Amino acid sequence: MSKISKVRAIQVFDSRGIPTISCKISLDDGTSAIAMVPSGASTGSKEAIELRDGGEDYHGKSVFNAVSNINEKLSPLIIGKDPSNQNEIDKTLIEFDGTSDKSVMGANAILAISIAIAKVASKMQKIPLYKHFSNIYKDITSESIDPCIPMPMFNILNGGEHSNNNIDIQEFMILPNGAKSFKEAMQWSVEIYQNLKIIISLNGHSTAVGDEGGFAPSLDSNEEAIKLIIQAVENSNLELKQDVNIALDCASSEFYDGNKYLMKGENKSLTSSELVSYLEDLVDKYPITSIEDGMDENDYNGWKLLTSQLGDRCQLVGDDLFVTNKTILEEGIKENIANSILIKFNQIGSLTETIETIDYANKNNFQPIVSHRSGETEDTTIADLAVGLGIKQIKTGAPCRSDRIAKYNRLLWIEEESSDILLK
Ligand code: 2PG
Ligand code: MG
Repeated sequence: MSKISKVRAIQVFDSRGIPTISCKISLDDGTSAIAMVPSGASTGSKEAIELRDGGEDYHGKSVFNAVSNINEKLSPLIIGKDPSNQNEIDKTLIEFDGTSDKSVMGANAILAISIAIAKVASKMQKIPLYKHFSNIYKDITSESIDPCIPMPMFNILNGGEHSNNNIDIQEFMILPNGAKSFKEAMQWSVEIYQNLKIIISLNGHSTAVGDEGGFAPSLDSNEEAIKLIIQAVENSNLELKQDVNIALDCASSEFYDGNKYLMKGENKSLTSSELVSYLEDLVDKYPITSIEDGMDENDYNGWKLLTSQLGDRCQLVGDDLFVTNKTILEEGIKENIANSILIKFNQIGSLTETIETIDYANKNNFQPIVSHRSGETEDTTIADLAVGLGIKQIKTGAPCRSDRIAKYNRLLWIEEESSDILLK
């Protein structure tokens, strides 16, 4: 078995032009792989710590300290190790950091190594990355998993923290649920996306895009955004409900002041129960099958109400609520809130912990959804992660901009090359 011979990190840049980490791991057999970490804008308060330098350069966002943590402190811990032992390597890095939020070494530093290890191990074994992820899942959980192609959730209209328009809901997504293959899901979605562009333009709005490649026009209300999308689906000769459904990410922690939900775009100030009624009304009127972060991450009473009112007919996804953290998910399940969890590996900071959270979700009938961050790179690891771990849904932005499209293109290749791995 080959051994790790070199670990080297540098500062690179994400899709927003903000510094991030790239880490290259080389083996003594000449194999090497590079990984890059993503970064969020609407972050949950309990996420693992992304180490940034502060100060004036790069608006305080440089990551040189985290980079030197990799090159000087973490690298010596793993030189000489077998890269196929993901669990042992991750645990070594986590123990060395010694904190529950990875604030000493930085979750961005630990995750950069963790992903690069998985990539180089798959290359060493000459197997696709998704297959290696299935193997790691078995090592960590002792359970076998059937790979699948996840159903994509395309964020085609951006609001909230991902644009400077007046829309309070952060993401308006389409789910091509009726598609028979990933290829067909892509065709439907790019056609809807292009039709939406025409409609937005005909209505006299800007067709500039937000951070995740969706259009970001200023509109009168969240409902107007939904109506434009519905028109785009109809203009694409597709049937709502049967072929295409709608999903929202409210990211409501961003407009909660600790007491009320302030929807500035609509001049509304809502209590938790009023926001639940507002969302219920949208679900009654439109084919909305999934709502993420409908309530603030600390508004457990609001979450309980939302779950009791909508939980039996809508997927309720916890993102800022659970931050890919198994302990927080355990609490949520006890409290009976939500029924699905968003999975972002940089919220927790290592692949092993990400897989442990997914395993826990699976065992408790919580749907895991693999997700990008709003600040992304050309790294496509999440596509393989979703396939290898048999995860049925992925959200990775609009069918536009290479930082988003790179993941969808990777899924097209996996479908092309593996006739036994099917769209869920
Ligand atoms: C979200 C994500 C990704 P961010 O809220 O789900 O879409 O956004 O990375 O800014 O947290
Ligand atoms: Mg979210």
